[in-house]
Amino acid sequence: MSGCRLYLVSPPRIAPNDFAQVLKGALAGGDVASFQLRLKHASDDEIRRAADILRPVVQAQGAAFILNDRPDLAAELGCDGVHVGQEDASYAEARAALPNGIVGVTCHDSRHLALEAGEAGADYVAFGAFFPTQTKEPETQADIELLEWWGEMMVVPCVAIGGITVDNAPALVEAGADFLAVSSGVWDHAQGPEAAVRAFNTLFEQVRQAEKAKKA
Ligand code: TZP
Ligand code: MG
Repeated sequence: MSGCRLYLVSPPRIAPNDFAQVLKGALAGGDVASFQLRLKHASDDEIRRAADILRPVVQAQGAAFILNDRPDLAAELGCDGVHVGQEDASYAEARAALPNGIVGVTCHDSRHLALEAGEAGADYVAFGAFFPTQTKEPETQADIELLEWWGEMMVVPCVAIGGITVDNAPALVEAGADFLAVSSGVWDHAQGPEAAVRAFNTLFEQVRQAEKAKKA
C-alpha cells in the first residue's frame, strides 16, 4: 500500500535567513517527512550557519533534517541524518559518525548498489534521476520499474529523485516509491512551495485511496 511521503531537497544555493521563511511556507503546505540541506558550493562554515538556522525550522514540524554528503558535519551540527553518494563517505563511515541517525545512500540506477546498501543497513536507498533536471547533472537515468522491483524485494524504503514535479509524480507513487525527493518541483512551482507541498500530499492521498478501493 502506498505510504509515499515528501522529502524536500534544498535549492543548490540559498540565503539562509530568507530561505528559512520560504521553508516555513513549504512546511505549512502539509506533511513533509524530511528536508535535505544540499549546498554543493558552500564552505563548511556556510553549511554550519545554514544548518543552525534551518534545522530548528524543520524539526519544529516533526520532519527530519538531513545533511547531504558530510557525515562529519551532520554529527557536529545535530542533524537527524546524512545522505551519502557513492563518492562521499562509505555507508560504514556514515554510520560510525551517526550511530543513531538516518543514513541514506544514493544508488543511481543500480540494483547491485542498492542491495549492497540495504543489506549493510541503510535507512533508505535513493534511485535517480527519473526525469530531466536542472539541479544536478545526473550520472544515471533510472526507470520506474526499478521502484517496483525494489518494493517486491526489500522492506528498506526507497527514495525517488530527479526532476520530479506534481505532474510527473503519479507514476512514481504508483510504482511504490516510499519517498519523493524534490527540489525545483517545490521551490519553483508556479503557485509557490506551499501549494506544491499541498498538491504532492493530495496526490499521495489519491493514490492511497485508489489502492484501497482496488483491494476492497
Ligand atoms: N540527484 C539526482 S537528481 C538530483 C539529485 C540531487 C537533483 C534533484 O533536484 P530536482 O530539482 O528535484 O530535479
Ligand atoms: Mg553526495
